Amino acid sequence: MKTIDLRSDTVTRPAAEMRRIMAEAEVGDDVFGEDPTVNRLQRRTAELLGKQAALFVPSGTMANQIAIGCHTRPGDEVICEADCHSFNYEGGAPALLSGAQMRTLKGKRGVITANQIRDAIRPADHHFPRSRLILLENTHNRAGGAVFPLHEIEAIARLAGERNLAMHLDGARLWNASVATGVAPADYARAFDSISVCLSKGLGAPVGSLVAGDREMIDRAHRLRKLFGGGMRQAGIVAAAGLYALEHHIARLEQDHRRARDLAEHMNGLEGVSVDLEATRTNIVIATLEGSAFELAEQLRRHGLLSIAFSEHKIRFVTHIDIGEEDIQEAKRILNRVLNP
Ligand code: TLP
Repeated sequence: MKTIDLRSDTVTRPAAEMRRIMAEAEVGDDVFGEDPTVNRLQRRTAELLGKQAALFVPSGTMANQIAIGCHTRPGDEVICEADCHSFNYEGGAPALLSGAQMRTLKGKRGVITANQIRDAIRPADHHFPRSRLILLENTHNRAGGAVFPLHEIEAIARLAGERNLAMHLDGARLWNASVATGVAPADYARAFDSISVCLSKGLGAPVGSLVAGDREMIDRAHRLRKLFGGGMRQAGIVAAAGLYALEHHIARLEQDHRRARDLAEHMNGLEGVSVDLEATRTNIVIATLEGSAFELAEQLRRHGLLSIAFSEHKIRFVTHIDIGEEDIQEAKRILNRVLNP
């Protein structure tokens, strides 16, 4: 039985051409800044994001944590959405690595507004932590791949400018937001002091993320990468896959989005299942169930369909480069069999 793996867009395997390019990559010691392929990837990413510089790191978690470390001092407060990745899925790293406190605001479809943030910024009084950083996520994972609207980002950036707060974007899936809306990555990035992006999610590369910002910030990021243990040596082998993915795998995300939409609409019509179709514009489908998500995930697994139970009643499916049209049709048949027997 073929397994259809919709657990995450991180499960992809590099195809033959990507592997060939990796095998042939020119490399050097990147801790000395001498890996030409890593340097090319950093320049290309900075260019795509309209920033002065970028730094290649092993994971999205490290990219976010380096950014938090660059913008804050211990005791500072980071304002973020309550369901965001950095707060929920990075092992408490802001507290552990940077001594930063997270101030979470409940958003709608992953979006927090400038008005909400204005109310959360602490007064300049010695009792309070220092509000220092606003962290947004686009697309928003736990909100079902929802896109953060550009006009709201711009309103938040104006507020951050007035109140002297820094802005960081967890753009692990910024490419998806860009393809879904037609807004260029650099247009999203303009409002932020730093952006993290991933190559190993929708873009299908095996490893790697980057954090981008101005030269001075990326210089400090370099130091933190070393301190966090993320200095890699002949990393050009994986950077080559990233360069290939940036060139060839962004436009095709549109197919993942279409397939996720197809699955979402189908699931929404099934007994005991609802999907927020308005949020579902990219490659993530989060269905809310009347029954147990853990039980459903297990039943689907037995039929060869892998998903992730996100909570008692929420289950997640993610489309990606290794999922074709036929896989989606088969996933729909399995869901019918299990949910409407
Ligand atoms: N997300 C993973 C899991 O950790 C949930 C996934 O399967 O979606 N930001 C966002 C928005 C993410 O979704 C992820 C990974 C990360 C950061 C962290 O990236 P890595 O896994 O490279 O550290």
